[in-house]
Amino acid sequence: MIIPVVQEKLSSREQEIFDLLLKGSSPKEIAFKLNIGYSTVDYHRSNLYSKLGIHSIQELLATYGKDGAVNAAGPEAAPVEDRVRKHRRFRVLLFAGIAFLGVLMFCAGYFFAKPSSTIPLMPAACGTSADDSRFKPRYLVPDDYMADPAARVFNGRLYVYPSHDRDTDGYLGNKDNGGEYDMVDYHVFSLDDVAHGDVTDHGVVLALSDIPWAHGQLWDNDVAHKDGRYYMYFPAKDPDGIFRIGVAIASRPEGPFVPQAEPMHGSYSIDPCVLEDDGSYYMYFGGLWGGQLQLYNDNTYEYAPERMNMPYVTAGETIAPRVAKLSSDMLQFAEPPRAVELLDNAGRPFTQADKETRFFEASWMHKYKGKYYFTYSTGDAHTICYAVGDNPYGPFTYQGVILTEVSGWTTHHSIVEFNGTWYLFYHDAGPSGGKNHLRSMKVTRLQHLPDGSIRQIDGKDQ
Ligand code: FUB
Repeated sequence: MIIPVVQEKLSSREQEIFDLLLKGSSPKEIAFKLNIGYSTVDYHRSNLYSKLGIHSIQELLATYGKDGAVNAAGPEAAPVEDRVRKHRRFRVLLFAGIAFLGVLMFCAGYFFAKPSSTIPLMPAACGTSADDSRFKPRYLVPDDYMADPAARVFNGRLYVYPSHDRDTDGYLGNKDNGGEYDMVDYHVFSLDDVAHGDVTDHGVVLALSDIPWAHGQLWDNDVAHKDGRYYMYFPAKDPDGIFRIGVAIASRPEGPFVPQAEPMHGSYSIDPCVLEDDGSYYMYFGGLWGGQLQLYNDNTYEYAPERMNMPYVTAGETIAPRVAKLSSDMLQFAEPPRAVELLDNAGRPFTQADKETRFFEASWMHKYKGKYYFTYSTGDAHTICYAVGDNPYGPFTYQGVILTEVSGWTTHHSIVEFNGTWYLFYHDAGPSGGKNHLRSMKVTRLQHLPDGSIRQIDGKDQ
């Protein structure tokens, strides 16, 4: 069993490796048991060492012992009874602390409560874990399939801009390379109490039939606000079956959105996400495999049939997400898109073979305490990861997994702060019984820990 202080620091993969190291497995045995590469084990092992301030396997065993108890006395292994006693004392203190905090929060809630329909889930200033149990992940639209939720706060209300899944034969009958994600319109939803409040469906705000240049597959979108106008950025396939990114404009966050006649010049691939930073707007985008990012070299389209296969995106050179500043009218790129550099914590760029950590799709960017948190899906490794940098262009250094595998192949998210609490919006295929292209959007609370890391969320938590 792992003690909480270790659990908080490590990703789920690092915890698995931590457990196996304590049980005496060698890195090679671990690679075999977890069915991952030796270099991946090595990578996670050095990450977990640095997170725990450990320098060798001997130090790990001496500090944590075989049962995961901390040996507070240092590298000399304490007798087992001692460690168990210390572990027990630690737990008693921890539970007493949590109980005390709980009572404090209950009293604060009692004295400062507003009428029940507007009570926030947690008082804004509370950033501890004591209240987690009161907020299980919540499905937001139980009677329809919505995916890829982009959550934004406009005028003090929370708006969600998802893709709208539907059950069809796939785009032009094609169920390979993402053809089954054959969407034809977008809805907007809004709410003001994330945990319990009503979710308002503002209906269809943009339809494929209204977009002059688009022929199919309205995938993940995002919305940005500037000078009283709302700009929706969305990918769709053009008449040649190539993904482009389009813009549609509204005067209110709930739409309707009126599309531009042409896609953005020089745009390509999928999953646009826009960060506003100091009055400038940056678009992050790109997605592999069906998302076509692997067909571009320095912003130039280089089609080859073999590049459409999954093995191509799971081996070889890095295929990086892209970032570009937007023009002041918000309608075009103000500069050629550049590659977003994602580094492991030894400063090495990921390659496509780093399946568990490399970028696949679903870029999102949020800022926290002056740092830039780039989050993304690892695609076939099915997790949402995060990497942190000092400016909007990066580089961003890998930190760990935010969301473990959900039900369904794709995983996609957004992160937003609303009324002082951070939330993770995401989707899974639970309600459709695991149909990959029929996904349901949900929300749960996200926690930044004092050291700047993000507490990991269990994707299977219902
Ligand atoms: O919804 C279609 C695609 O599935 C998105 O663009 C990807 O991010 C994945 O969620």
